[in-house]
Amino acid sequence: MNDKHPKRPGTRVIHGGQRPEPITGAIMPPIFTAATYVQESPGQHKGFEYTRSHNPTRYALERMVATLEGSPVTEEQDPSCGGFAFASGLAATATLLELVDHGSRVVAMDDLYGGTRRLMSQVRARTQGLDLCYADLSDNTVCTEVLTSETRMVWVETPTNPLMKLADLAAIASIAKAANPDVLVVCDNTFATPILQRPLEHGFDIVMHSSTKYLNGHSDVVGGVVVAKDAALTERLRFLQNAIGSVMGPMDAYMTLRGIKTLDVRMERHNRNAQLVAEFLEGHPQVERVVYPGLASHPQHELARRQMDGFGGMVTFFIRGGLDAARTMLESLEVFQLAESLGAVESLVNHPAIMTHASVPPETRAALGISDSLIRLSVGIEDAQDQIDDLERAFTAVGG
Ligand code: P1T
Repeated sequence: MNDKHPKRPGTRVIHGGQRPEPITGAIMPPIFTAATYVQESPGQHKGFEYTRSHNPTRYALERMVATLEGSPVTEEQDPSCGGFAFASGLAATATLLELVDHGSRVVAMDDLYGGTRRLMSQVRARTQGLDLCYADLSDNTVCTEVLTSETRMVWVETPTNPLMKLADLAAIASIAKAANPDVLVVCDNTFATPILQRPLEHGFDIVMHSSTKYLNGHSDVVGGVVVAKDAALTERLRFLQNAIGSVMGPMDAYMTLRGIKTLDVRMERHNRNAQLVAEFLEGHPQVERVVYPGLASHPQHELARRQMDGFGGMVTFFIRGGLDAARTMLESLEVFQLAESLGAVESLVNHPAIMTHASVPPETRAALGISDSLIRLSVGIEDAQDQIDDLERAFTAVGG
């Protein structure tokens, strides 16, 4: 497609960064499985040397996500337009942490995917000497206190996993940059997707995704994608992606690109179903509290309306009756499958304290409010009434 004229997200998810394959005109890129490329003379080649460094199928996905996140980097500046795909979300995160030097101060949102926190606290604090500060970055007063001139990287999720707190992206970028213009401000945009929120528009430097989730959307690929805001950062990331080597394979890149084509229509349905499910839960006597940015009761509902183009498919709630009630609920659901992960067409349910956030120290979980009664729903794109009936049947099984 001619990318010269700006297109809306619903069109970009189909055509962003794509063009017919030059030899045959194939509308989807071939899956280039070759590990290496033949050279005419040493150093004389067609721009491809070795698949860790360059792969046309991976480039097609990387350009797509870069376009969706609104990176201004052109193909003349970089073949993947500032997008970089990795073997998993955590491989992407591990590579991004290499942007800062040994001993750097990294300020992160206190509520994060458990694996991200494990990588920072249990690996990089030891091997990279990271000086980590976890803080409630959903509170702008806290941001002003902790984002000092010493900070080298800021890491936020918004909405957060699993407490659904929001970070005010524009405020955080401006507070952090005022304190240190060289700070790198990173947003893990996995929960929102570029359909609902584009952090680069708010002054962020880097966007990161676990593409395992909404981008791919079909529970059949693990991956991560990063997008840089400019050519200078792109150059640093291109070096690190190749130097570290935790790249996404061509088959996974193809599958993820295929999944992205329906991202806009899937998000529409995720938004609608999750809103209905959240409203059902909020009115239920066996539910203590529901946290969903689309509910007026969410403490940052106004920010969600301002910052997001829809409230997403993730709903967190606290069931009355503690762990026993939660366990019975999770064992009784049929449409919501009990499994880690999120963001797929299937509805999934997860118990963070025992499953995805088990590696977070119990005292930290308690301080954050990740209790045994917290249940996280990834509301899929099935019929919303079947999702609600499923929840109602499970509440009946719990009793009370
Ligand atoms: O699983 P992986 O592709 O490595 O991505 C890690 C990751 C990063 N960021 C966020 C916000 C995530 O939710 C995840 C993975 N999360 C789950 C598996 C989960 O069930 O929460």
